[in-house]
Amino acid sequence: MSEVIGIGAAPRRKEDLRFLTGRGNYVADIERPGMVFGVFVRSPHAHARIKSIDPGAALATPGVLAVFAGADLKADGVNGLPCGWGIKGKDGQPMKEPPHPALAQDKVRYVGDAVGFVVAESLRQARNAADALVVNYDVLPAVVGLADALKPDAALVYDDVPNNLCCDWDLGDKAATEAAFNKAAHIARINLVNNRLVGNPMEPRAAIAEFHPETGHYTLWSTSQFPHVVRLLMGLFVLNIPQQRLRVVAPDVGGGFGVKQFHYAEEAVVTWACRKVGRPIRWVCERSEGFISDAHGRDHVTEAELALDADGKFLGLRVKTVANLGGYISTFGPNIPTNLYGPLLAGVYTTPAIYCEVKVVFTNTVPVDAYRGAGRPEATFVLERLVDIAATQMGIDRVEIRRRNMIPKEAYPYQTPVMMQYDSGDPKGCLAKAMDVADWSGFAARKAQSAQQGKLRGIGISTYVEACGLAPSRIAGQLGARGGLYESATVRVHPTGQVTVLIGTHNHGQGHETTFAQIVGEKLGVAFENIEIIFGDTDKVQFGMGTYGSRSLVVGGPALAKASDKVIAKGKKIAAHLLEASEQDITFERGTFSVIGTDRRKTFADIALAAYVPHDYPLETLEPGLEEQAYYDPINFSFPGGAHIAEVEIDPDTCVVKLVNYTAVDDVGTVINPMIVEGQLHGGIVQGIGQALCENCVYDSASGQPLSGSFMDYCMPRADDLPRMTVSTHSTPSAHTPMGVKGCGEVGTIGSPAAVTNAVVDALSQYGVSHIDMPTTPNRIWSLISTDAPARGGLLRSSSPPALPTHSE
Ligand code: MCN
Repeated sequence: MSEVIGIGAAPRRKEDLRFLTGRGNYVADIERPGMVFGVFVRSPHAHARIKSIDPGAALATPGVLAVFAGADLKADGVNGLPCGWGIKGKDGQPMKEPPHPALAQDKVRYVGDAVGFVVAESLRQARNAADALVVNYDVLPAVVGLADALKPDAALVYDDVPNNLCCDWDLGDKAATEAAFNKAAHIARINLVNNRLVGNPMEPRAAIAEFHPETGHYTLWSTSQFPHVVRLLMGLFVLNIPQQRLRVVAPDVGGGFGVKQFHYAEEAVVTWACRKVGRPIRWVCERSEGFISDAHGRDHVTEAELALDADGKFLGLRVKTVANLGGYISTFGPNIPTNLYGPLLAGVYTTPAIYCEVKVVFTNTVPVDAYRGAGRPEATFVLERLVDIAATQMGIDRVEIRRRNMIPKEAYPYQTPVMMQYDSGDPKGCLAKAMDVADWSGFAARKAQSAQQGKLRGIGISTYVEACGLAPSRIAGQLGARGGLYESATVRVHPTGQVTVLIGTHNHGQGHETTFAQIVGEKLGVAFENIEIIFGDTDKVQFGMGTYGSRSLVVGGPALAKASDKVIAKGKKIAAHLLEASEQDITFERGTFSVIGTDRRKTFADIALAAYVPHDYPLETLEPGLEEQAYYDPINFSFPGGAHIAEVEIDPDTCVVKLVNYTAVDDVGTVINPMIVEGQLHGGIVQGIGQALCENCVYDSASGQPLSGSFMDYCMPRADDLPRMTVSTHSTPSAHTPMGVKGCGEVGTIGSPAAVTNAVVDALSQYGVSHIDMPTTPNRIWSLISTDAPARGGLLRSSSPPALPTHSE
């Protein structure tokens, strides 16, 4: 297939050959000579003082090489893990930022907090030694639920953080919002919980570290979404290793979903310990260990109010949220429920006044950080639930109330009252298309049909907007980012005209090897098969910020385009010399340099060869070679948006929700590869459906013990839980990105939880149900419709709980 495959085409993914034939190269596949095995010893208590650690018995077990505790790291000058984002409270004071040691010192702060690290010749021996490590704890009362964390008598996660309050943050105009509420004809209110989630990428986290004493170099292979950032944070702040002596490699990574976007303690401990032990060390997380050591997502409790005039126009929105940080500040933890949440509460509506307060609190639970969508699904959920409630209470149709308040297409670029200036969008167009595809008008007939079979049927809408593409550095810096967030790319043209691209983003399922080859191919007129994309190795790739916040295309794509433009510019100089024309008279189109108005031309490959084999080359004015690098920092975020419609059927006997139809219409700007976008939308939607229907990370509220610590208790959505989804795009090119692109990696997860929950509430509305918290499990539905229902409409034939609940509670 020697053809140029450009923007808008849908070739098969380059990377799939190695994945589908089992030839991916994951961290756990890597073998190093003399490699030994590490196991972490983790706290069984949510909150306890460490009285003593006795390594004697562990050291006596066969094959053990070393046992380390927090004190060993401290004695060796190992620092705690840094936070990449510092926020300020409403009083202008910085957040409370207690230390985050790589192995717990003095105290443990959640079940799973690592207290020791054991290294042995084999994995089995390391596990045995870990079991033998004696840790004496003085168990303390734990603070677990968000409702308890701020109580005056709550246990303190940190003695010097009063009320467990890391930061009391706000955004918006409080006075203007109060004024809006004072003149409201109606106020709709909701109290809701955004359930805590565990990311569960298919490949668990893993790290292998090796020290090379002859050069003083370290290599860390890690399941990371951003190896350069790990090198910077770990080398500079934690272990004090010079950057040039630390190589971080993130090879094939089997999904991340945000969870692998942090600098984790395990990476630092394994790297530090490999030098102490003098052998390469491999640590691979167990699935159940991942449940108590991978950063979790979401976990909010919110009170929200929407003020409306008599016509249902939104006047003001007031939101108070308590957000869980867990036991320590994770790399981006404080940024998620604040900067990635508050500004998105404007949604796609013209609400003139918004005020949002977020209390970010510590609890004795696993640290909470970004998980696909990160803050934006939480904002969408608040808003779209509230809009439905307002519509019902005011007797206005759910579609009509949305239309009345949507930002008109012509009003873009649109400045919201909460910081963001949206680039482009057509919310009404997305909604109209989604209703058409979902056959909204045929719903009444389908509902009647379901009723005939004794089933409840509901339909729900969610519109949404997302800010994606982290950077821009300037804005991120104002919001507390402790570093720039640009992206970089190198386009290396070989003498044959074939191309290697080195980019600082990380591909762990998103298809970059394909879409980035399409962008470069289109620019340079080089065949798809002649372009390779290299990423994930700090010794190969110049620098980069990695992949998260749906930034790779929006920030990495323009870096690629910029580097390609530089290649073309240099190519024109070479062509001008070879064709004996002035540089201004050279054009470049579809892989050919030509002299305007003549048939004199050179192919891209001719120019590449001339650049490296300079027989006839202006060496006095031009360096040989054809390789260019570019860094790109966008001027603003890009703002994808869309409308999602879910349709559910609920069996009132079992209270099981069956999702029967799902429609998504998303505005992702210019589409590079429609097949990959569709796949991203499918994956994202399924993760949102998981949150809405079945996923829930539950802790025992007294002891802080996780109650959903395995797939026996934590219910992931499966193929047979899902309907056929119809996804399509309704794109308005972004004015903030050179190619008009917007991200698509998270949009599905942002739109779907509210769409599904709104559909479930719609189905249950005849029972007087106006809200249900996620996940909408049979147990929750049963308890709502069997005890609280004022009118059952004769549909509920059973008043006992379903015999076989299929979900996690
Ligand atoms: N794309 C496109 N046209 C557009 C937008 C995107 O063709 N208008 C393509 C891109 O070129 C890229 C893919 O779609 O190949 C996703 O692009 P983008 O939206 O830039 O997102 P990122 O590549 O930065 O990926 C991050 C995003 C996030 S934040 C999470 S979380 C997530 C996700 O993507 N985790 C994933 N998708 C995932 N998919 C898989 N398989 N595994 C994960 O861990």
